[in-house]
Amino acid sequence: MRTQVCIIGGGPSGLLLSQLLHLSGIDSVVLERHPRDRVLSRIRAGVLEWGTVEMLEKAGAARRMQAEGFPHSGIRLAARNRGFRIDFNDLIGRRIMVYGQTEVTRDLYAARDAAGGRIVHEAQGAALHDLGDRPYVTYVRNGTEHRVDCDFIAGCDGFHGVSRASVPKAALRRFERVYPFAWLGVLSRTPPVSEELIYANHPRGFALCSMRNDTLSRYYIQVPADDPIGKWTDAAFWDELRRRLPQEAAESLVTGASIEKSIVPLRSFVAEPMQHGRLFLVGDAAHIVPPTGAKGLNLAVSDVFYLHEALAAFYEGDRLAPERYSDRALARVWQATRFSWWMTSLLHRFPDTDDFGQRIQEAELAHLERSAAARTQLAENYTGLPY
Ligand code: FAS
Ligand code: PHB
Repeated sequence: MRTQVCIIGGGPSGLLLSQLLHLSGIDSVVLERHPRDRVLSRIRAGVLEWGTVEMLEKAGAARRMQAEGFPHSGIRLAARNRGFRIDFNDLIGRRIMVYGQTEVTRDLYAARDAAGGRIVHEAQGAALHDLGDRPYVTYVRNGTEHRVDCDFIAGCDGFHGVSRASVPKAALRRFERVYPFAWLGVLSRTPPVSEELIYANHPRGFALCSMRNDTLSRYYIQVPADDPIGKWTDAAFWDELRRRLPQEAAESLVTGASIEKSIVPLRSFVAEPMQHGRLFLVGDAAHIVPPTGAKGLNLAVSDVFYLHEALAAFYEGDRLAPERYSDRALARVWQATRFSWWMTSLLHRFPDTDDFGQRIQEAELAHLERSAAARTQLAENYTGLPY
């Protein structure tokens, strides 16, 4: 098989890149190791920056999001069981969209199918070869080996994918911070406790109230990094969540059976540079942020923005454009990495967060409540810095 861009990974970044390349007249093929229903069974992100909304509109994959998504003008922060609001629209005239990543991925698959996009599911053992001028990818499907010759390879295969692992170790610098806690997440068919997200700091640990729609709620609590999920019955989860929320939310919380329950470890990770020869690393293949700032999916989208621009420019004659991808993408990656680290540090109980540390966090939250300048800084980052 021959194509211009071989994309490893059929998650949101791979699919969005394939669709934008198609709209620019550039051919691609997506190699996804899992069946489509497995990809679409994942519960991941829930908050889209407005830049992501605009990218999905540009890709022609925004109709259902416009109809079923929830534009939000702000979020709530809380300390010591008392909340306050940060109004993005009032502060900077921007909003966010609450619409699950699972649905974004479903919409992107539909857009690729409608455009006759080539997506190979159950492509096992993808291997990247000759990352110089004549790259190609091999994979096995139903026991038969296949080869894809291409001009470029986009590694959109997530943190545990093959792409970053294909770059010689000496060619990459890795920056990492592993957090000493995890998030226990629950999805429940219950009405959200609040119209907007609530991020709560508490001496017992962080809690987050989110949602997918007005009958599907998503909640998280901070737990020890090695907590066994079997320890957490639904009742134990709801009790602990209530202890950490603002009073009015704890009193009005509607609980129910969990339809999904999972523990996600938290880390910050960035690989530099985000390219090697004709291989480009995109999204979680290049970086991971703790979900506290709702940046993971949105960063993958801005990487796609920069790579699409670079490849479109290349095929229009600017042969050096692809060289600029990594520096452009990393500038925004580090801003989102800093903000996600800052939100995580502000809201979580670290092992060494003693009484002094707790008061410092509460003082910073009190400053956010009082200072429009501090709230503006958070609003600019949370709604997404410009590309
Ligand atoms: P993805 O991991 O989504 O997609 C990579 C794709 O590549 C997958 O479909 C995988 O099957 C495929 N693949 C991997 N190896 C391959 C190979 N060798 N060959 C072929 N295909 C291969 N972000 C937020 O903003 N908010 C959240 O609440 C949030 N929660 C998360 C919870 C979990 C459990 C995880 C893991 C991540 C979460 N994230 C969250 C981050 C997440 O949303 C990512 O940022 C987002 O999925 C990034 O998209 P991609 O870069 O496309 O990677
Ligand atoms: C979610 O709805 O899953 C969600 C929302 C905001 C976050 C993290 C996760 O910061």
